[in-house]
Amino acid sequence: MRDANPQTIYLKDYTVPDYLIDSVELNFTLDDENTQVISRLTMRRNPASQSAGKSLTLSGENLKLLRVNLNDGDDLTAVDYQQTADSLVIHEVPQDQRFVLTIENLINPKANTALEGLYLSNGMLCTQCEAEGFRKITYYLDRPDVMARFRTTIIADKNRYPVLLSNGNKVGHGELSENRHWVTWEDPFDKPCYLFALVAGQLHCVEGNFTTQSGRNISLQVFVEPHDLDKCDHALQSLKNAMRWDEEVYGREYDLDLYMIVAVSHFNMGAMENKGLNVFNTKYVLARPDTATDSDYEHIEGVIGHEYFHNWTGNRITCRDWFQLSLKEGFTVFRDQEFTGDRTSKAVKRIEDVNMLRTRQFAEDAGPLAHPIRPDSYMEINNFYTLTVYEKGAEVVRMIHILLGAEGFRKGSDLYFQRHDGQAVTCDDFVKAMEDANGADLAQFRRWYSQAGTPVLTVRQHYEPTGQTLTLTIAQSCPPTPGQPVKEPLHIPVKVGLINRDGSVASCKLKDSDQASDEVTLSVTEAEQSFTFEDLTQQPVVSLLRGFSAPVKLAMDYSLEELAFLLSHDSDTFNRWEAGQQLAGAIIMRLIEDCRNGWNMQLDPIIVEAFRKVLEQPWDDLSYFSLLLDLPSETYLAEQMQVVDVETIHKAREFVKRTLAQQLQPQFQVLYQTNHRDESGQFDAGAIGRRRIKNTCLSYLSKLENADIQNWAEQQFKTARNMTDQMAALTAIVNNPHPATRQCLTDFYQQWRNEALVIDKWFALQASSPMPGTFATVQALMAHDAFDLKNPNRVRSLIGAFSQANQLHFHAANGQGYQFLADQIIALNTINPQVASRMLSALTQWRRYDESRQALMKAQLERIMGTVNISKDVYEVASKSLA
Ligand code: 7MF
Ligand code: ZN
Repeated sequence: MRDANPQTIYLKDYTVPDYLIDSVELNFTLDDENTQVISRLTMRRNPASQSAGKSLTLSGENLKLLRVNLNDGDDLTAVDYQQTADSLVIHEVPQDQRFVLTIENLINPKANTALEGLYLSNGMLCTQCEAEGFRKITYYLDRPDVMARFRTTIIADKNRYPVLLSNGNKVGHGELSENRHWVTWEDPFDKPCYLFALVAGQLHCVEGNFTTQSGRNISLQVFVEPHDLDKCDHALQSLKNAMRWDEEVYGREYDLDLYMIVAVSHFNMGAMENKGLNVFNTKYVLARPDTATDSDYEHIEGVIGHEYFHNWTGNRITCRDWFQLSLKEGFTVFRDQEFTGDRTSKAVKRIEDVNMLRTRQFAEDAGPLAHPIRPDSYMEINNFYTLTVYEKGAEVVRMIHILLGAEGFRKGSDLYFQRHDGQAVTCDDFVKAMEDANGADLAQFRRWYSQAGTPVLTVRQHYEPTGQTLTLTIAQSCPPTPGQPVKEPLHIPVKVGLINRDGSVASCKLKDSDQASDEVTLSVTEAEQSFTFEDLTQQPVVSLLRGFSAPVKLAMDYSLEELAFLLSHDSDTFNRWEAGQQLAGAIIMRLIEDCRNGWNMQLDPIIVEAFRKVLEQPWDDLSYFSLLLDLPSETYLAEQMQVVDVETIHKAREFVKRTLAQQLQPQFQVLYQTNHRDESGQFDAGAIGRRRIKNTCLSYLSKLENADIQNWAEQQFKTARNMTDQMAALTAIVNNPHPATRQCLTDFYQQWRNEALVIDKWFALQASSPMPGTFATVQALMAHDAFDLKNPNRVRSLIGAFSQANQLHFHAANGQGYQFLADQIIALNTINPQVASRMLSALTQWRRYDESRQALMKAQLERIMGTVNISKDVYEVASKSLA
């Protein structure tokens, strides 16, 4: 229990800062437990400030204050300032001239298990400042609209900290007494303090070069612990690819002479875009064919791209306040999605992104923590780095792209960069630039920024044979969300194509338009609206919301036959896949009903025939082919149910998978065998596709519990020289009854005990297994030597995977999963509040389950709420979930 409720911050209360900081000189004398920080701030009153007082309030937390000085006079004394738990108030500072404020304080990086501010990870010192971590380093105006020039000097022991890094360019270095050395860094660009970074340690680096479009030479460096030096090539190549892409697609060049990336083992999130000195979770840097899967390789390139793209969308132009987070995150995620789509397969990337949006963001948007992509209020900003701000935010940018077209969007982004370079701006400034560059009206579209919840589009169709017209009537609605009982209609772009019964394209010619095309984008703006297509000699099949053109739920009554037809004939790669998902989803949902009625399950042959057709067709893009064979996930199916029934979902989905494997066994076997070859170190689309389709076949075939197949899996596990194949085989072995399960798990651990990221996979795989005994395994793994609550990657692999990727066992009817999770959250609460709060997500969905589970989950949330010293992070999520 806390004594006071944390304060809520509102967007409507935004005011400009009372003071500005022109330049910052930081001086660090590093020590694991007693780092000394001297900060010299050159400041002045903000002419735009409306406030009357002469005092100055700086933010600061967990700081041991040693000295405060104004304009290099005598140090201030206790009467001149006041310290609180999270601030330093200086009662009077000069109002009409610049002044220099010097502050000296101590911090303890070793005690910093929250991994925010300056902390220690495997003997390396590093910082994480976004969103409000800089205040854990020194007293400051810790808000993104205060931008300053930084100059940083680091002093440290030469042996323990041979490498000393910060933002910008290295402008000086030298030796000191007692085996110490110093380095000075200067960042020529003004920046908010959340982009500050410092790294020190026994780091080694892999170097490269990049020549920009205009011919400038940029030096690239990837810093890692020595034993990881052989896993940096892919990261370096990814960085070059990202730099080239941003030049080609957005016309943006890098702006410093040096770009550094550091890989850190203890990191709360994926990575951080600090100016010129990105800090990454090792998971998104290190890759070698035998240690990283194809999907790891893809994610590394995506995350490196993401952080690189922030240099323009985030750093050169930043956010005015944290309510505008989606300004930089939504746009940058959109950019990294497009980058990965261009580098790999557009169709596959789009499907993967939509899958994640629909399973996870839709759940968030329908739950107690639903918020708009630009939230109106928060208690703890760290809780708002959400799927909504990131993924739905990217969808909103994508819709602008669809509405304006690629060229119009580029005109808009050019104007945005030109108009706001060097500024801290709002989401509205972004939309305004898009409007102004195109003469467009996005007034109604702006509601996407302020309205939470996933809209539902209900579509009816009517074909008129005499007039040869087809009318689509589209109604939009959006369920209420906390604080928003009534919703306004949104501006929704709906891409539509029409397909004749013979599979050929039917031309789309809208009434009142003289143009006909293969595809149109309808602008849905009203609560209900009709669109009429003309010149249709026969009734076509409608392909709706192509490419998933808006983040909405579509309610349209397709028959199973129509879905099978679209799966064979839709020319839109997204909708073709979607038709298969709808078909399989509808069939599984019916089986769930049958099962709940106590009837026997029987598989509708229509899906077997549809799959047979897919399996017997030749495919160029084998990754896309394997996605067509993936059944909707248990999480996606859960989203479709009124009251989630995890056991029956699992049972019905397993039944469909096993029956398909039985009925199509020869096809799966042939595909497995023709694509199974050892292609270690090859990462072209062909080799990746062969691995993916082969492993999809193995996953189906493993449901047969057949000794030959079990042997295939074991052989693949033992002989694989790439992690994709080894992991896929081990997954098939662990997630099904297999005589060698224990042996393979032990062998895998022995083989990879020195590769932390591979051991993370080992934990996650066991935690997400549907086999009986998983809960006991998870409990035992908590006590494993390699488990560590202080390492977020380990926490996510074990506790995160169990609670978020193992519906079946986490939701065990007796509540043991809930109690286990609450125990861990309570332990994590004092170690790392950000990670603790993220682990809560599974419990926040309690209203989606049956009464008995609801009561059990609620009881755990209440227990968490009653914990002494509950962090603001955990308190906000737990209390809002219960409200
Ligand atoms: C790709 O956004 C997509 C999203 C904040 C930390 C990285 O660059 C970031 C940081 C969180 C959640 C997701 C991502 C990031 C953060 C992320 C990374 C790569 N500014 Br929290
Ligand atoms: Zn980001």
